[in-house]
Amino acid sequence: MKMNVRLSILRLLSFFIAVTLFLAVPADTATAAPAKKAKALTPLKKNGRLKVKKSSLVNSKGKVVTLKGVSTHGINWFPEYVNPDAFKSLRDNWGVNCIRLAMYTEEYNGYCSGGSKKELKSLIHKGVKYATDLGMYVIIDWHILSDNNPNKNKKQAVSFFKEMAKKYRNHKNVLYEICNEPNGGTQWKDIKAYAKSVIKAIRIYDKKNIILVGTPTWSQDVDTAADSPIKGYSNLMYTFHFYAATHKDTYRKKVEQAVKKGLPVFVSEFGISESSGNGRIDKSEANKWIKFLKKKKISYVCWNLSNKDESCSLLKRSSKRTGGFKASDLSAAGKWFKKL
Ligand code: IDC
Repeated sequence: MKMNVRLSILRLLSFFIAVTLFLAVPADTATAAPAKKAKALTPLKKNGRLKVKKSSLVNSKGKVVTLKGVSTHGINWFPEYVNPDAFKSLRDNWGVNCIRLAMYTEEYNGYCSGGSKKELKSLIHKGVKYATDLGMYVIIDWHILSDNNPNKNKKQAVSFFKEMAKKYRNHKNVLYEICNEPNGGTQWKDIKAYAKSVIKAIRIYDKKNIILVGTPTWSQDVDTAADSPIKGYSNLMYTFHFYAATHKDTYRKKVEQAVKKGLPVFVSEFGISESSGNGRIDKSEANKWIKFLKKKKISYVCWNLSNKDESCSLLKRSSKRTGGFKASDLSAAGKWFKKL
């Protein structure tokens, strides 16, 4: 008899403990579990093929979208960051939906200065594949810089982009950036002439994907481009680049003017350092830029994913990881950008 009473008390106790434990689990944890299992839609699944409507970037349903991107450093310098782990951690932990594959044309074994065309293209193809598998957008960037005028290597650009367009015409996530930063006094009319040849070549195969066109003075004179945009083709956007510790309000005004005139603007490269890529970083100016870009719904891509000893790098010099980045891997610029 005594034994039975004890047993019932024990049962009652364990029942109460079970109920208390059940109630102690917060409701959102309980409901979050199955939601986590259902795979979240990738950026590409969510938005499909992007297009340009008036001055905006829109998704396949015509809704305005903005991309938050990260640019590689030159793939000829830092090929190790072109890997699926790197892209996945940017997508899942940084909210990045776009990768820019920067392929220098003249610097350091560039595509037109002695670099292996085969190896560079193979890196581009790997990069596009990893981004595609992860449902991310990917920009193929013909990274002119010390070559100043894109017309210098126009023939090679035409044949390169023809090849890319043929291969990627059915990819909904590929964007072509045909000249990173014209400079050295290159005029808008020269860039336009170049762009027309390259766009024509791309459109032989790929009728739809977005083409990003650089603008004069290191892709800053979008206001000049807005006075005379390229006619006869759709899904074109014009690039604007800035480095927050150097470029401030005057440059925002240029973008403002261009947008007012109806130019589709895309920030395919920016840093929060000085324009040298090094020196001090200016977070407060950078925050002004991001606020401005968000308001205008302009996409932005940050330079760059590497551990080079420069303040624009998103990783610290001491970081050895090429994916699965931890807080301890991030530079000050990296920490700032991840949180956006
Ligand atoms: C810089 C890199 C640097 C490299 C140099 C080559 O950060 O490591 O040695 O190019 O000349 C740009 C260019 C971009 C520059 C960057 C910083 O598009 O290639 O990268 N920048 O100078 N435009 C404005 C700044």
